[in-house]
Amino acid sequence: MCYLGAKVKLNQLNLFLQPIVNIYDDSLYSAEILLRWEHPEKGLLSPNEFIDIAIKAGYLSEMTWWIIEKIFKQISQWKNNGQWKVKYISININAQQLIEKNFASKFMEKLKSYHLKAEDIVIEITERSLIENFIHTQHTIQLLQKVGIKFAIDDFGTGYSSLSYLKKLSFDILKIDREFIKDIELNPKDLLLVSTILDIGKQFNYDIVIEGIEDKKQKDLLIGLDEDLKYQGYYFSKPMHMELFAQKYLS
Ligand code: G
Ligand code: MN
Repeated sequence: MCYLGAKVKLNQLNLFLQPIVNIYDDSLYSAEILLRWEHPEKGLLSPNEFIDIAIKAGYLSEMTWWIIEKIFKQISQWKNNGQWKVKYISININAQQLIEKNFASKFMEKLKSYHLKAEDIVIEITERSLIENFIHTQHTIQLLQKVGIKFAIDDFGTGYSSLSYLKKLSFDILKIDREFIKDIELNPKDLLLVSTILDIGKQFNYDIVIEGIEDKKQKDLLIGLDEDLKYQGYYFSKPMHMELFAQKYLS
């Protein structure tokens, strides 16, 4: 068993899936795999509550490969059972992980070993971690793009230089941070801001996923902007155990 720092135990980590759906009819489009630490006393912890400790303790790589292995294996099982009904599964990868030597070739080998296709997977990188590691990650990103892996900019809009990075990156998907969505009913300026981000995103040919829709009003306001949007949020579903996800959506 592996210990992350003094406390995080690998066998207490678990993977959840959250559906990403088409906004016009709530049909399933894809899903994001999310890491959770099921802490015996503190309950369910999200990566933002322990990832920094894990990185400092030198466990980022081990954790990332553990996630990759588990989800690839799961996808290959779903494929074998004829249960593969999503367009892709997206995985959060910290930009620091992309700097690991031979990350791209190891990633491609893993895909191959489970007979997965590049388009089965999307790699999400947060805008912040991307900006902080921009130069050192470009080569790896390009290697992966060359074989058809798609990339998403996660938490878009929360970094310092969002717009200039849209120009520099040739990513495929833009995930608009929920910060812009949470007060959208109360503040017309937020709606205007989202509408403007959507226009820019579309000009750059991004598919757009809205994060953090929690109620119908928010959803209706966003449909009014664009019926082709995809969204992810508690209004449709919280992240759930992989088995439950499969039962509900893949059977
Ligand atoms: O962008 P990031 O990968 O951090 O987004 C996923 C996180 O957002 C997950 O931890 C998920 O639980 C959380 N999340 C997803 N939908 C919602 C929502 O509607 N409201 C809130 N508050 N959090 C959400
Ligand atoms: Mn994400």
